[in-house]
Order: sequence, then structure tokens, then C-alpha cells
Amino acid sequence: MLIKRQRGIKTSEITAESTFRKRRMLLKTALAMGLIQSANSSAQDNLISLEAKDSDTRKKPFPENGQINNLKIWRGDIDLESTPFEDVTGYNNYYEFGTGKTDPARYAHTLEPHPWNVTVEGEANKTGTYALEDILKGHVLEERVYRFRCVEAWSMVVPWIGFPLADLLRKFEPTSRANYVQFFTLNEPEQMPGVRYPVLRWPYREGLTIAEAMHPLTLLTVGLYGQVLPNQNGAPLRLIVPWKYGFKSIKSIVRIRFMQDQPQTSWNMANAREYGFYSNVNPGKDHPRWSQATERVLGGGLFSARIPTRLFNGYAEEVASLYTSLDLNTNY
Ligand SMILES: Nc1nc2c(c(=O)[nH]1)N[C@H]1C(S)=C(S)[C@@H](COP(=O)(O)O)O[C@H]1N2
Ligand SMILES: [Mo]
Repeated sequence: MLIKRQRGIKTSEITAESTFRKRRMLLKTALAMGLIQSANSSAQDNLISLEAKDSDTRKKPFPENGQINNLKIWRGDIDLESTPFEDVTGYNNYYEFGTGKTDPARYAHTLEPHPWNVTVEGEANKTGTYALEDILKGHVLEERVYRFRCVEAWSMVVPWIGFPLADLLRKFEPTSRANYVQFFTLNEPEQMPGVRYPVLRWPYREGLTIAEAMHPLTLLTVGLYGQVLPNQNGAPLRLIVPWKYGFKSIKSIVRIRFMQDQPQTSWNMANAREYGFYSNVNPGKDHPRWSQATERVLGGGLFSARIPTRLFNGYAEEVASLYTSLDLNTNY
């Protein structure tokens, strides 16, 4: 399938991005050579501020509250190139803005990510409605380069920016009955033309077991490529659960609910045979409509690479222990 480039990308923007990637290579090389000792060294801070200066107006740098200076870099064992910015932000899935892959980039400008509140409820000692600023306060942002795989068999490698969801959830002191966590997306017809159509159960909802939610790989995400999240990628706050199919990574979160029983999820409600609760990436368990054995890496146009899909999207070493007592074929 041919990937349509996002319309209206100026050459200057593409240049800025390739400069960004060159700097990233430099940074990686410097890290590998031991030139940069600690993740918080001033050399790295300099690189990051250079990147920010290069960015064009379409990309939004973080507010000047110093958060980005606390960036740590975590790359796991990723050996793939990061997917170009224009593909990560131009080929999306965000049904609240239409079901086409280029709809979100075209229409998500009507989303208003500021001000933003998140309501926390259910099985926790501390519940309530919190401003986004309070949700983020005190957390050190990290860059995490993760593989990301959609059930439709395309994949990307994205330098997300965020912090472990666990660090936030712990603050609410979940009770011993909190076995699951459910998440909800904003549901605002004025801002989201797609929610006028019953293609999914709105608001978009997703869920994790408490162990999955507390796993250190699970990232509460506020940015990508050194910038705040573009609306089409789920501004201002989304989940990234890298060992699960993309639809588990819910966007624009406004509600977090601790629950005793397994929560409803929009895709499972739409088609339980196709979308299970767990939805761990599994090349051995095909989706009724798309083989899960291989994936097409976005960014290469017509000649984009097809690579074998890995169990748990390549994160088996980190997460397989969560599922030792689960039959992955029936608990898909
Ligand atoms: N609220 C909401 N979250 C969502 C979706 C959506 O339609 N609505 N799509 C999901 C799917 S199917 C995928 S593959 C990823 C896509 O994330 P991206 O557009 O940042 O690549 O977002 C997930 N989160
Ligand atoms: Mo997806």
C-alpha cells in the first residue's frame, strides 16, 4: 500500500527533521563512545536545546518550564531507525477525527488540549479531578524509543517522551481491590467530528491489568521527537503500551478508573472476536482479517521493509513474566 505523504509539508520542515535525525545519530554515537557520561549531562542538554531551536512552527516545543532539560534517554534493544516525523504525525489512527489514516493530521487541529483535566476515580484512596499541570508536576520526562505496532500490520519506531504510568498511579494509592485500570478519551463533538458517528462506542475506552499498568515499560506520553504531542497523536496525554497492539495506546486521556473487574474496551465491544482484552502483539495468533506474522515498517514508501513480527513486539524479556499463567491463544 502506498503511504500518502501529509499535504503541505514544506521542504524546510523536512530539512529540519533530517537535521534532527543527524543530531540524534551524533548523540547516539557520543553515548556509545562514552563521551556523554550521564543522561543528564550538560552536553546532552545542549544537544536538546539545539534541536528545539531548529524546529519549525508546526512543531511545538515544550513550555519553558525546564521539564525537557530533565530528559533521560532509554532505547532498549531497538536496532531500527526511528520512523520519520512526517510519517509518525501524518499516518495516524484516531477515529474521533475520522477513520482514514490521513484524517487525524487534517482534522485534529480542532482539539483543544489546554486547559486539560484528568479525573481519577474508583478503587483508590486519592481520587478527584486534577489539572494536567498537576498530573505532570514532579515527573522527570524520558525519551523512550519504542517499537509500535498496529493490528493492521504496519509498524513504526518512535522516540516518545513521557514517564512511567506507574509513577503517577502510585500517587493515587490504589486499594487492594484495584485489579484493573480503565482509561477514557475526551468525548467532545464540538472538537471531534468523528464522535458524531457510531463507528465505535464513545468515549473511546481502554483497559489494562494493574500489573500491566504498573509495568515500567508502560509510558504516560506527552511528546514525540522532542516536541509536545501533536493533536493527531493524542495530545496532551496518551498511553504507550509497546508490547500491545496500537489500539491499546489510548489518546487524549481525561479519565482514569481503578477497577476490581475487567473493564470494557471500545474495540472489544465493537468486535470481541477480533479484539481481545489483552491484545499482546503475537505473530502466532492471526487477526481474522490481517496476518500478524509480519509487519510493514512505515516510512519507506513503496519499498518499505516487511519484517517478522516478534512476540510481545520484541519486549518478551521484559513482559513475558506477566503472562506465564495465561494461554495466549485464548487470551488474545
Ligand atoms: N482515543 C483514541 N485512541 C486511539 C485510537 C483512536 O481511534 N482513538 N486509535 C488507536 C490505534 S488503532 C492506534 S494504531 C494508535 C495510533 O497512534 P498514532 O496515531 O499516534 O500512531 O492509537 C490508538 N489510540
Ligand atoms: Mo491500530
